[in-house]
Amino acid sequence: MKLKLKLKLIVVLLFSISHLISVSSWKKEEFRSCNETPFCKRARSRTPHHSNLIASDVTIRDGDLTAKLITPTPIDGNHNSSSNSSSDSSSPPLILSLSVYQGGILRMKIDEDPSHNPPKKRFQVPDVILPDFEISKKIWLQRYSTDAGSGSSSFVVYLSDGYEAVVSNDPFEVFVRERGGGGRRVLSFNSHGLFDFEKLRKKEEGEEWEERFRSHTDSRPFGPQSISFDVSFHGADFVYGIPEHATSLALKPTKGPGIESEPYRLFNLDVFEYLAESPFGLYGSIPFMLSHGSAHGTSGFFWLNAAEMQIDVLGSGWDDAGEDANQEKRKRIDTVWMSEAGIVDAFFFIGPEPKDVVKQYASVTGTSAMPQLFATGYHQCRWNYRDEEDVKNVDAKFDQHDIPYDVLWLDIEHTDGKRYFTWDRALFPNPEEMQKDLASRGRRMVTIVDPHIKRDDKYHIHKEASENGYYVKDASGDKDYDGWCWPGSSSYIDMVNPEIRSWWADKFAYTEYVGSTPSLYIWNDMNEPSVFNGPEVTMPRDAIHYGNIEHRELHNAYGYYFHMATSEGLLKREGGKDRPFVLSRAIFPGTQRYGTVWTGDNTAEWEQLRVSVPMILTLGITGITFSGADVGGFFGNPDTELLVRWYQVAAYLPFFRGHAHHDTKRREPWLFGEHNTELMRDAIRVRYTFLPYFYTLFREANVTGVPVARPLWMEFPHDEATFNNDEAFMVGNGLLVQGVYTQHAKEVTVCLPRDHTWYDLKTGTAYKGGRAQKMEVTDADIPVFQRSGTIIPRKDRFRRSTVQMENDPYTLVIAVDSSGGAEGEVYIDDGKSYEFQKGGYIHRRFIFSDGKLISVNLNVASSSSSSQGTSFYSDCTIERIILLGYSSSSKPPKSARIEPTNRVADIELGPLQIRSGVRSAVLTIRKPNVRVSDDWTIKLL
Ligand code: NBV
Repeated sequence: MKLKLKLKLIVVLLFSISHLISVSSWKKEEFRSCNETPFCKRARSRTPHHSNLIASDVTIRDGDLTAKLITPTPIDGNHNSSSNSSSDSSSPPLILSLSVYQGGILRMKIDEDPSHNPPKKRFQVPDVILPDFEISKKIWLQRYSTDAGSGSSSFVVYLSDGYEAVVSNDPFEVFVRERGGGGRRVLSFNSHGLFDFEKLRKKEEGEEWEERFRSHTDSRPFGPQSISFDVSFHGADFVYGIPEHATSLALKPTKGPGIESEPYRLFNLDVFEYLAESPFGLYGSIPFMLSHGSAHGTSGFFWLNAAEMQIDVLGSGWDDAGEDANQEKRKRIDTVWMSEAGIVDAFFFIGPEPKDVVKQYASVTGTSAMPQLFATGYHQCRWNYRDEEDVKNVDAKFDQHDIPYDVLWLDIEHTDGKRYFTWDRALFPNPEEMQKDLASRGRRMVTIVDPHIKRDDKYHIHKEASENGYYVKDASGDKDYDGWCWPGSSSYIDMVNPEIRSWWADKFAYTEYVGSTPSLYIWNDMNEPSVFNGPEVTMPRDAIHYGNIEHRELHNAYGYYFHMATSEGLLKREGGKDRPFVLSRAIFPGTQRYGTVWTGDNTAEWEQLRVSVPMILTLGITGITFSGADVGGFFGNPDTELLVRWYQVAAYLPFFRGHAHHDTKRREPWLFGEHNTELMRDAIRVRYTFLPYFYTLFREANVTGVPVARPLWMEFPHDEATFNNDEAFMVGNGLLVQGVYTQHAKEVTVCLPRDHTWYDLKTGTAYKGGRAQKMEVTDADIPVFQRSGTIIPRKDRFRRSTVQMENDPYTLVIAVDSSGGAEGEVYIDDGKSYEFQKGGYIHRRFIFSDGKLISVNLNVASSSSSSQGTSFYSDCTIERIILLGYSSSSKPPKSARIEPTNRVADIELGPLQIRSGVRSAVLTIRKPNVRVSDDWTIKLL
C-alpha cells in the first residue's frame, strides 16, 4: 500500500474511533479560537473610533443611494493599518449603496469599487433573497443637511411613517431612528468607528499569506479580505438570535470589563459532543440578530454573508466610556460583527413588535415550507435500525403498545458501503416491500443521503459526477477535492452550480433511486460539509467551487445548497405535487424554504435537554421554525427519568424525533417497564391530540414567518419578566409549556405572564399570571397551560398515525378571558399536496363572546364565487366543546342551540379528558356535531 494511502487510512481510523467512543467530550483543540484565527484576532484588537472614514459623492439613482467611502489623507501620515484596511489612505474607495424595500426595510451594501479593478470579484451570496423582495425597492430622500462649519452632512431617507434612516458622511455612520419628536435611535452602524474592510490587492514582497492550523495549511491566494463593523441596538435590554450555538436564548456578553469569552462563532462545523453552554459555532449559521427591550420594542440586523463570521456582544463599559455614556449605554447593546470574506450586504429591521421583525426577516429570506401532516407527528430514528426484520419489529411494537408514530428512519448503515441511493441488499433485500408495508399502515420511511460521495468507479453517482466535472476542486482548481469521510476517499458535489443541483435532484427519481417509493423521504447529514481529515473537520478554505469561488467565501452556505438540491429532487420525482420532507443538519438563511432541521449530536444529559429549548426557540425567531433536538440525547444512555422528561418537553416542540448513537442501548419507548411506557405513550399521544393546532400554526408560519414555538417575549413583549426566560415557551399564542430539566423534581417555579389567566391543561385549574409560582410536578407530565382568551382545536381520539386520524372529529377547547371572550383558528388541507396554494383548504376562525360561539370562514378563495381555485372539503365534525373559566351572570347553561339547524345539544360538567384518570369540573357541550368546514353558531341556553 502506498504510504500516502496508509496515512490516510490511519487518519480515518483514528477519527472513526474517536467518533465511536462516546465517553470523550468536546475536542476544543481541534477547532480554532478567535486568537488562532488571524482575521478575528485583528478585528477584535481594534479600538473604537479607529476609523475616520467619510462618505463622499452621494447620489440617488434607480432606487439606490450610492456613495464612495474614502479615508482622507491623514495629517500625521500615520494610519496604523496592519492589513490594507479601509483606513489605508492610498487604497481605492469602497462603494456604498443603500436601498429601502417594502415594509421599511433598509438594505446596505458595501463592496469594492469595480472601476478600480480589484484582483477578483468578491462573493455576494445568491439564491437567498426572495425575488419578490428584490423588486420592491424604492428610495425617498427626505432631507439633505450640511453643516458648513465642520463640512459634515447627512442624508435622511424615509423608511416608513414611523422611521427614517440617516447617513452621516463624516465620519461615516448609518442609523435608523424614529421620525419626529426626539428621533430616538433604533439601530446604528459604525457609531463606534469600528468599520474595517480589507481590500483585495497584490501580495507585497516578503509578505506571508499562508495560514496554518494544526497540520493544515491554507494557501490564501487572495490574502486578507475580512470585514468588520459595529452595530448598536438602541433601547435593547437583550439580544437574541445568530444560531447555531448551544447557549441561552438571551445572548450573554462576550467582551467587556471582567468578561473574557470567545465571540459567537458562525462557521458550519461537525462538532463532536458539543457543550451545553458555549459560544462555539455548531452545524449552521444564521447571521441575524434581534434585540428586544422595554424602551423600543424589537429590532433586527441581518448580514447576508457565507464566510466564517464571529460576533461579539459587548458588555456594559466595554469602551471605557465615562459615566454619562454608561447612562445611555444601559439602554443600548453594542455588537461587533467580523467576517473573513465576502461583502457587506446588511438589512435593518425596525420592528417595533417582535412579530414585525420576524415577518420583516421572512419577507427577505422566505417563510418556512408548509410541511406534510405526517412530518408533524412523531419520528422514530436510530443509528441504525439493522435490517428489515428490525424495522418490522419496531413498527409492530409501536402498535402493540398503542403508541402513535408516523415515520421510521434508516441511518448510514442501510447503504451498500455508504454509497447513498443504494441499499445493503443483505440487510435490506426488499426495500420497496418494506416501505409499502409501512405505508399500508399510513407510515413513512426516511433514509439518509450525505454529500460525501465514495470515489469508486463502479458507483454510478461518482462515475457521473467525476466524468461531468461536478465535484468541488482542490486549491489547484483542476483536481477533484478528495477528502475522507464515512465511505473512505470521498469527493463533494459542487451544489453551488444550478446545473449540478438539477442533476442531483434527478437522482431522486424512482427509476434512479432504485428501491425508493413515494413514501420515502430524505435526511441530509454531514453537509457542513464534514470532512474527517480536513481542517476543523471540514473542507479546506482554499478549495474551489464553480465560478472560481473560494470555499472560504461560501462555506456556511454549502449545506444550504445541498439541502435545496435534495428538496428539489423530492419535488421533481412527484411532478411538483408532493411537499418534500428533507431534514438537514447544516443551515443558512433561507433553509426554512427547503425543509426541517435538527440540532445535531447532543448528549443524554439534563443540561442538554435544557439547552435544546433555547436552541429551538432561537432557530424559530431566525426563520427556521421546523426544528427539534434528538429526543433522549444522541450520545450516551439517558436515565429513564431524563428520557421520559425529554419526551414530555419535545412533544411540544416543532420537530419531534427520537434518535440515538449506535453505541447506545436500545431505547424505544417500551423498553423501560410498563409505567414508563405509559408516560412516554402519554407524551406522544398529547402531541397527536394537538396536531390540528400545530398544523394551524405551521400554516401561520408558512404565511407570515411567525414561528410555531415562541419565546415568551414574542407573545408578551411588554412583560419584562419574560425577556430572559428560556425554560418556558409558547406554542402559538395559546399554550405555555414549562419544561422540567432536573432529576427528581418535585416542584418547579413557573412565571406565568401577567394580565392573563392560565388554565392547567390537565386539571383545568385557573392560575393568575404575573408572579412566580412554585408548582408541584409528578413524573406524569410537565406543566402546560392554556392562555385565557384562546380557542384551541384538538383531536382527542387516540390513533396510530396522522393518516388514521384524518377523519376524526375535533374538540375545541375554549379558555375564556375576563370579558368572557376567546378566539382561535383551525387550518386544514389535504396534508400533502400544493392544492392549498390554489385555495384548497379550510381555514376557520372561532369567536366566542356573550355565551355564543361562531365559526367564520377565513378562506377568501373559497368564499368568493368568482374563485378559479380548488376547494377542499372535510366531513369532520366537532364532537365536543370544552369551556374553561366560563361563568354566566344567570344560571349555568343546560344546553346549547345550534344555528342554522336549530338543533339543541347537551351540556355537562367535566371530566376534562386529556389524560385518563384526571377529572375536573368544566363545562362541556356534548356532540354539537357541526361540520368543521361550515358556518354555524352555537348559543348557550
Ligand atoms: O449518520 C450517523 C450519524 C447520525 O446518526 C447523526 O444524527 C448525525 O448527526 N452522523 C451524525 C454521523 C456520525 C456522528 C458520530
